[in-house]
Amino acid sequence: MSTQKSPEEMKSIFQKYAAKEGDPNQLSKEELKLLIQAEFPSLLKGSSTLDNLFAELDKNGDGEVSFEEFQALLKKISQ
Ligand SMILES: [Ca+2]
Ligand SMILES: [Ca+2]
Repeated sequence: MSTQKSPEEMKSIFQKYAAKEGDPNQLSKEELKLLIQAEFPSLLKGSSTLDNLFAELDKNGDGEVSFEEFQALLKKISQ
């Protein structure tokens, strides 16, 4: 079974979780955790932890993941 989602689905997933607290256009680490656990739990298997994943996605290091930064997750999923 493929975990691939359409760009529209990914956008709506991002917005749903990003709106939970703080900036509605940015994912905090807590929001990312909820998103990953609910939608992509397979990403946290093996050596990949939420901390690693968050650090990897937060390219500009501001402690939040924007939708642009979130795109990198799509590449990971489609690999
Ligand atoms: Ca947020
Ligand atoms: Ca960021």
